Amino acid sequence: MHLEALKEVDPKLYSLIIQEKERQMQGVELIPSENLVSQAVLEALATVPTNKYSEGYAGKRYYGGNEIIDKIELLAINRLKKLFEAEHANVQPLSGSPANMAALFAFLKPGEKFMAMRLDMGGHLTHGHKVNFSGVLFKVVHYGVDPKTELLDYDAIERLAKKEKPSLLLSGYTAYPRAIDFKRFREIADSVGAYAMADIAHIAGLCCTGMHENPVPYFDVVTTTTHKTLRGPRGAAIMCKKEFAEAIDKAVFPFLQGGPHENVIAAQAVAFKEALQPSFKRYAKQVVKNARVLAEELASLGNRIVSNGTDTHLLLVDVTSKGTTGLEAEKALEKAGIYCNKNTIPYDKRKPWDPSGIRLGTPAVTTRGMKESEMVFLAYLINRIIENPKSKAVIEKVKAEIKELCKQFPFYE
Ligand code: DSN
Repeated sequence: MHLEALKEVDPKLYSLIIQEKERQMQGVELIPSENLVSQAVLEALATVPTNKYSEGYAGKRYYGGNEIIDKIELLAINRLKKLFEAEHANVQPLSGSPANMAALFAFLKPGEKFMAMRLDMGGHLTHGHKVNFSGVLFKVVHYGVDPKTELLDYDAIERLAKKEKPSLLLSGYTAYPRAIDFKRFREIADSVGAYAMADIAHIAGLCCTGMHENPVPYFDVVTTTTHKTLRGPRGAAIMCKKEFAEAIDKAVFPFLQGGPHENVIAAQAVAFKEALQPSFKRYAKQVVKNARVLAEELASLGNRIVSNGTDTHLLLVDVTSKGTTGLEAEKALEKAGIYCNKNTIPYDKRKPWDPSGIRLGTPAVTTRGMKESEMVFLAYLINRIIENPKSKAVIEKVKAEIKELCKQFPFYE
C-alpha cells in the first residue's frame, strides 16, 4: 500500500490502518460475508470520483461536471448486466440494507404483505424483522426451514403462500448453507400473483459463475451486495426486469438516497471486470470445494454441521455438540487469529447474543489461494479450539500455527 501522504498527515490513523492490514494478513478470515479485494479494486476506491456529487442517473444529473462520472457508472452497469444477464441494473445503493429497502419500496406500498425467511433461520434483518423498517412498515409472513432436515421445505412454503397471498415473495439468505431452488420460488410466486425477489448478497459470486442457479434472468428483482463472494468494494446493486427499471431507479434516488459514492462505483466496475474473467469461475469453484471440505472435516471430527453439509461458500456448525457456545467459540477462535461469527442455528434453544452455532465461510481464504489441504488443517485447528475454548495453551499453540499458515499465503505485498 502506498500511503505516504496519510503517514505524514495523520500518523495515528496510518498506524491503525497498518495494524488492521497486519491483522487481516496474520489471521484467517472465515466470516462468509467478507473477502479480500484485489489491489486494483483498492486503488480505484481511493480515487477522485469521491469528490463528485452526481445525484440522478447518467445523462440526467442534478449537478454539472458529470460527463466522465456517467461513463464510469455506465461501465459498472453494463459489466454487471453482462455478468448476471440482467435487463436493468442500478449500482447506486450504498449497501445491502438500502438496496433491500429500495427494492421493497419499489414493489410494495406501506402496509402491504411480503413473505420471507425468518432471521434466526438464515434470513436478514431487512427481510421483515420486527426491529427493522421492513418489519415495521410492511406486513410480514415468515417461513423457516424444516425442523428435521434444516432444509427449505418448498411444499410448506407454497402452502403458506397460498394461505397468506403475499404481494412479494423474498428468497435468498445470509446463513442458509444449501442451494436455493429459485425456479421453484418463481413458480410459487406466480401461483399467488406475487412478485419474485431474491437477495443474493451472499451467493452473487456463485450465481454469476454457474456455481449456483442465477435468478436474475427470470426474477422481477434481485438485490446484492458487491463485497461478499463477488469480491468487490463494500457496496450494493439492484437488478430487475426492464419493466421495473423506472420504479427501482426512483426508489433508490430520490426516494432513499442522495449522492452516490462514485469512487465505490468505479471500484465495482473493476470488480465486475475481474468477475467476468475465466479465473473468477475457477475461484468460485474452489470456494465451494473448500467449504465442502471444511464441513466434511469438521463433521469427521465430531462436530454437528447444520443440514449435514453445504452446497455454497458457508457452513453452520452447532458447537453445542462439543459443549461450548457460539459466543465462547467465536471469542476463543478470535484469540487464535481465526475469524468467524456466532450464529443462531434453526430452532435454536439459545439466545442470539450467545447462540448455539458459528458461521464459517471460504471466500476470503480462497482468495488468498488456500485449497483443500489447508481446509483439512483449518478444520483440525478450529476443532482444537472448539474442544478447548478456555485453554490459553491451546489458543497460543493454534495462533502460532495460524501465523505460520498465513505467511505461506501473502496477499497485499
Ligand atoms: N452482515 C451480513 C452478513 O454477515 O451476512 C448481512 O448483512
